[in-house]
Amino acid sequence: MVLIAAQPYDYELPSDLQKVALLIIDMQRDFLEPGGFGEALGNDVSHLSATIPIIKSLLEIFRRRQLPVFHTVEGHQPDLSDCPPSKLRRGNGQLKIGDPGPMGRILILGESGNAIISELQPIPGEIVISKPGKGAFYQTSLESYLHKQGITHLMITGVTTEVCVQTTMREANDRGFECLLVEDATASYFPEFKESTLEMIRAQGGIVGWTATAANVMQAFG
Ligand code: C5J
Repeated sequence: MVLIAAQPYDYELPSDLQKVALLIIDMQRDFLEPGGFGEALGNDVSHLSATIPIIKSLLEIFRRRQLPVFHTVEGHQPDLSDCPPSKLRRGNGQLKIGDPGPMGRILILGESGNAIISELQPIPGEIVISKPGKGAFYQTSLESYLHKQGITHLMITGVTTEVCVQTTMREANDRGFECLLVEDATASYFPEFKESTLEMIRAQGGIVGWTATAANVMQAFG
């Protein structure tokens, strides 16, 4: 039995590691680089950059061991038909979803600002899920891909911890997946929100899942 030293208690990996997927949430220019959606909302995007080398290390392990990798991208169709007016109104920033920005239209699929950052570009065989919401299960085919591949366990990484990451983790937990959030492979524009999210996950005996450091996860995968 392989265990990851985690909180609130050890996390057990299945004997068949093909059942474990690395889920990389929204590591997009729109959230991590100046000129995108994150900055348009008034955030300091530099808070997120420390996750990049850590996620890259995890990604390299999953690639080397030929284990499943999923990336998500938050974005909308150019005609905004998949963006509810309520979402469009949110934020009250100088730039709104669909407005032209320095990296193309804000949060629009296919625009250069909407791309996954260069360091974590997907390779053939890795599935990229475009999602119109914060949760990666809402109006996407993620769940059917996971079931089709027999995946039961998720190593969750990405940004931002309390928005898309936490929403996705809760959605996955409700669907029966064994979720572990990799503590230093996720970040928020508000470091205190990240810490609160980790505490919420660990509370009540791990009611939503587990958290563990990337070093502990990497040690278990060898
Ligand atoms: C946000 C995300 N923060 N990926 N999206 O709007 O967390």
